Amino acid sequence: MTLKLCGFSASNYYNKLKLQLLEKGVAFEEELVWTGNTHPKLVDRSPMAKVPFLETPHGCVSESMACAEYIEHQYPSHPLMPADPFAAAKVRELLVYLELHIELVVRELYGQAFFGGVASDETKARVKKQLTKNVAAFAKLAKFSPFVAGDSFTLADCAAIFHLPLAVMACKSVLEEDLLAELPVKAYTQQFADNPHVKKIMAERKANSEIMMALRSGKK
Ligand SMILES: N[C@@H](CCC(=O)N[C@@H](CS)C(=O)NCC(=O)O)C(=O)O
Repeated sequence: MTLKLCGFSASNYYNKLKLQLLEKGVAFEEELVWTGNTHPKLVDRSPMAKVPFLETPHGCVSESMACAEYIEHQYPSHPLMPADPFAAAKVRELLVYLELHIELVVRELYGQAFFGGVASDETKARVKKQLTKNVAAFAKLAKFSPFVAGDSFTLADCAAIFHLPLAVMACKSVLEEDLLAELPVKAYTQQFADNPHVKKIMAERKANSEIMMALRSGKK
């Protein structure tokens, strides 16, 4: 069976895995799975009803970090994790900072930034305080020379390309301040503007976002 990436193309975590698969040249299919659907069949495949998840010949794997590691081990050619244990640990460290300490914190603003919700003043203050601290910590680790972990394109880039611009947008829109300003997010992401895989993902993200917004507003 062909590996199946399940989720939707507007999702930053979905796109992290999609870029990994495309960059590695792994054959895969996509299955459109929206969230907000706790149908038992979805929960059987992804117990938190989150996307992305992978359907593999061995069974399903949820959580993008676990999926990414499965892909690296199962398809070792064109590795996106360094072979050296310390260098690999530094890439994993960057991934945790990006996802646990930046993306998950700023995610609290997405409702207002992208879906017409309203973040309370308390939420805004909490996010601002936490994100200021966490971005400063990430800035100490990230190299951006030209890739997040240094001179090689790694899994940390597959995540950063999608998480960082989203975080900037959410901050600017909700807090009216770019809390990631000390990071070269614009210059960093611009270097991938001509990458055919990134271009394909961005085009599919745009199309899928339009469908998602129409579904949310009850138009489709
Ligand atoms: N830790 C998860 C985060 C994935 C995640 O938050 N996905 C979002 C879509 S971008 C989702 O499924 N949200 C629905 C929900 O939280 O119920 C991972 O790395 O896979």
